[in-house]
Amino acid sequence: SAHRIDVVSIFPGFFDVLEVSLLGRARVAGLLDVRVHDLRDWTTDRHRTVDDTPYGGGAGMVMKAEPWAQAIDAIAEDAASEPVIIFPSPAGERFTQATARELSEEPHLVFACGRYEGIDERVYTHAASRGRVRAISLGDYVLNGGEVAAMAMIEAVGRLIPGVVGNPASLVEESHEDGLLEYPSYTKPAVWRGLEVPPVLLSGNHGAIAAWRREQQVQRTRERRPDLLPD
Ligand code: 6GU
Repeated sequence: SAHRIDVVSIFPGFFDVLEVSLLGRARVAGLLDVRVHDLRDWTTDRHRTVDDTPYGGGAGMVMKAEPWAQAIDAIAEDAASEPVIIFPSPAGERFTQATARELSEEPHLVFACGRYEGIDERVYTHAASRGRVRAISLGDYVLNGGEVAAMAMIEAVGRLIPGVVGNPASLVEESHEDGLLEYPSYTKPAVWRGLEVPPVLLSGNHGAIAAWRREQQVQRTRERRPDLLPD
């Protein structure tokens, strides 16, 4: 049955793009069940308040616990199984292709998108009573909120769900699947504006092509991402 993804955000419109392209098709095909919620729907005051000033002082605002708890409770109570509840945060564990694989095997994910100044810490404690909680970061830079990060994670996870990517073979030769960067690709014409395609690719020698591609992967990884190679 369909993998379910709930998203909670004060900017639900950010996720409109999930209706198009690959993931849009996966939703129509019944492979993905994405439900986007406005956090403010779980407020009760006239101004639909979701944040307040931090105890102890400091810059910025902190998201209040109660709307988040109401949202998480409502989603968990409506779910068939215990979800994985993801808090996109620059203070989280690093998101990798391995994380994407793990999450693609989960039937139900909840993305709780807060602003970067933070959510009242007690929300994480509460969420842990409703699901398996993970704070996850895309990398060492700061975005204004979790929305764009959640979109990236949803795309990385969604395309690993069986049936979402039409040709599953295209998943295996990608960057990061074998710990190396992808090899360079070329298509017709063989000479374009004086630039030639590496002759080995036109040779028809499949063994030589595979060896050349592997060599390119290693060389490219050494130049661009030496951190991925063993010492
Ligand atoms: Cl997951 N959230 C925010 N706000 N900033 C980030 C991030 C996440 N990952 C990298 N920067």
